[in-house]
Formats: sequence, C-alpha cells, structure tokens
Amino acid sequence: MTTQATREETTVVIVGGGVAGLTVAMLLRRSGVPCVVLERQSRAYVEQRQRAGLVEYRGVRMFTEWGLGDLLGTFPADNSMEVRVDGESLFIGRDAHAKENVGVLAPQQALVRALVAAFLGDGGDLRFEAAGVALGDLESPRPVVSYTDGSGVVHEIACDLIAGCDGDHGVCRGAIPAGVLTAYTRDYGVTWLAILADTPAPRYPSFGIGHRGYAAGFARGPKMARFYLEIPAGDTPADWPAERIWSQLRERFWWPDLATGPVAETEIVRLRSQVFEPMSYGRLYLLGDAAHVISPMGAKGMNLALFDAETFVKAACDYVSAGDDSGLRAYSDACLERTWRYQEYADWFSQLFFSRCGDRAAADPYAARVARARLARFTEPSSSAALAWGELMTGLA
Ligand code: RFL
Repeated sequence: MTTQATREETTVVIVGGGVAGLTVAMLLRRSGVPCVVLERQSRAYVEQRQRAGLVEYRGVRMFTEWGLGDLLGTFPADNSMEVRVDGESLFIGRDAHAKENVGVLAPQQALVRALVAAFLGDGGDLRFEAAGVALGDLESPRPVVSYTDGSGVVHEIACDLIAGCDGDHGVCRGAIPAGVLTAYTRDYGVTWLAILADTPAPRYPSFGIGHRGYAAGFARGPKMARFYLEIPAGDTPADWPAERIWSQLRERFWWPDLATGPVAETEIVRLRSQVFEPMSYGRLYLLGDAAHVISPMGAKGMNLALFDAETFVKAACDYVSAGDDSGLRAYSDACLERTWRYQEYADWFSQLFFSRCGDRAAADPYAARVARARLARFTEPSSSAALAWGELMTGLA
C-alpha cells in the first residue's frame, strides 16, 4: 500500500455526491467550470438511498432552464392533498394554484441516479469511496481538500472554492472553527416510522389525523408509496411488522380498503429541524443538509438543497468568469432567507397536524380547536389562505 500524496488542481471541490453536490456538479459542468466531486459512499449505495419524492415546481423550472428537465421523469404531482380528520375528508389545494403543477414526483434516488449518469456521461470527475476527506486552511485563497482513494493513495486537491454538500453528518461543517456557527434547533418530540411499500399510493397525497393518531401516504411512482406513522419514541422497526403497519394505516386513514403490498423498507425518523448560520466561512460554502435540516413534514429538504445549489453555482460562475464575488458574499443570506421561510412553513404544518393527533389533542383541547379553525381556513377552495399554501407547495413563495 502506498501513501504517497498526489497533488491536483481544480476550481471547485464538491464534498458529497447527494442531491446538492450532484446538482452543483452538473450546473458547474454546464457552465464550463472545472470541478471534482468526492463522495464517501459507493455508487451503488448512493443510487439506492431512498428519501424524498417531490421536486417542487421551482425545482422543475430550474432543471428545465438549465436544459436538464429530462432528468426528472414525467410523473406529475397532484395539486390537492386529502386530509382525513377523524375520518372526515377535507381537501387542501383545490384550485389554489391552477397555473402550475405543484411539481414532479421524482424519487430522490431516481434523481441521484439520473444526475450521476448525466455527469459521468458528460465526462465529469466524480470519485466514489473517497475516504477521510479533510479540508485545509479555509481562509487560504487556494485551500486544499485531501482524501484517500480505494487503493490507499492520498490525493490533495487545491481549489478556489469548496462546496460542502456532505449532509448533516459530514465533515465540512465541522471544519469551520468553533464559535463561528450558531445552531438554531427544534425537536418536535415526534417519532415517525417511514415506510416504503410496493403498492400504489392513495389517490391523493393523504394525511390521517385525529384521535387515532397520525398517518400520511404519498406516491413515489405508479407502483410505489411512501407512508408515515407516528410511533412511540423508542420503538424500533422490529416493533412494526407489516401487518401492524397496514392495520394502523387503515385505522388512522379510516380506510378499511386501503391497498396493501410488500413493505420494502422501514426507517425511524425523529422530527427535528436545525439551521446553522452563517452558511459560509472563508472559501467553504455549506449547502443542503450540511447547513440546514428541516422536519420532513414540509417535504422541503431536497428542494432547499436544490435552491442552495443553483444559488451557489450562479455566484461561483460570476466569481470564476469575472472575479465578481458579490454573489458569493450574498450566498449565505440569500439561502438562509429561503430556508427560514420554509422552516416557518414546516413548523406551521407540524403544529397544525400534531395538535390534532392522538393524546396531544386530548391534552390541549384549545390547541386542537385552533388547529381545526386553521385547517378550515385553508381548505376553502381559492381562499387567500389556500393560495398562500399553494405558493409554498410549488416553492414559488
Ligand atoms: P444528502 O442527501 O445527505 O447527501 C450528502 C452526501 O454526502 C456524502 N458524505 C460524504 N462524502 C464525502 N466525505 C464525507 N465525509 C461525507 N459525509 C457524507 C453522503 O454519503 C451523501 O451522499 O444531503 P443533500 O445533498 O444536502 O440533500 C438533502 C436531502 O437528502 C434531504 O434534505 C431530503 O432527503 C430530506 N427529505 C425530504 N426532502 C424533500 O424535499 N421532500 C421529501 O419528501 C423528503 N422526505 C427526507 C424525506 C428525509 C428523510 N430522512 C431519511 C431524514 C424523508 C425522509 C425519511
């Protein structure tokens, strides 16, 4: 085994080959800016990691404008959502934004797979199984990012800019000196079982709320569905065999005939949100989950990552092509402004639904009635509340 370091040069090193990193890579490639992507996992691993499912309208428009619309597939998302409150069916979003579709159903792993294929097919430099990624002096004009490849060779890549796209558990955020970042955190005290099932989803994106507890179901394609169940903290997937999952989904949706199928995957998710400010330090820019996680209640995490990616790429291009660093200086504020807007949305949505669920509604009947009034306001077709909701869902707010 050799440990001889090889020295390389590029313009942008992208740490992390998830949605944020691969989108940055693809847009930089389209702009003619050299970049190298370093991904810790194998290609097979990143291509099958299932998470988000909806690219909002703003993201669809972004990919289309960059000539990459074909990466998203063509399965449109429904503009309405059904909320079953103790079995009574209400609709949100009917007519609220008839001009645009909410977005396109693009399972995250399908988008990742398409981005990997497009970037590599275009000659892009994407290195899987890059171990021990470490960031050098971030205040240097040419910081160095190092890693070890599969054969033990250490690589050092000098660059102008580093895009930290390595998610919530990566190394980039930790490379920023202590005391620079402030974390703003919310833990909702709620645990979900996230379920992927090989079955068609309910006709509309659906929520079941009320005294039986919380459930949700969304399409991930014509024959695949994502469901969520609120479960007691401390439960493990072993506590939730398939028949218990289906019987709880049927109960909480009040749908005795809900279509069932094989459960492909279950995962425990703790509902929490966290934002780190600022989103840059020296030559390092944090994107996506590396900078902010958002309660999956709003289905916005991947979409915020896409916004960060485009904002960073536009700023980086101005800097590389004309030495104009105004976009890079404004990057953190621009992304935080949007992040907080959608944190507010996810927080509002979470409070609305959780105060109507199970024990919480019984423990706080006042909050439950406020939530009922709020829900009534934005389930009225074409009300201004419904329109505002539509703007948030499409990502145009
Ligand atoms: P990712 O997707 O976590 O990618 C980070 C990548 O960095 C790599 N990495 C490293 N590489 C090199 N060196 C290191 N030291 C590294 N450390 C990590 C990782 O292997 C990985 O490949 O972050 P990114 O790109 O910022 O994307 C963010 C989104 O993945 C995330 O916000 C969404 O998945 C959140 N989310 C949802 N978002 C939506 O917009 N709509 C949804 O419906 C939605 N549903 C969800 C979700 C997240 C969920 N979980 C699991 C928390 C549902 C769930 C269950």
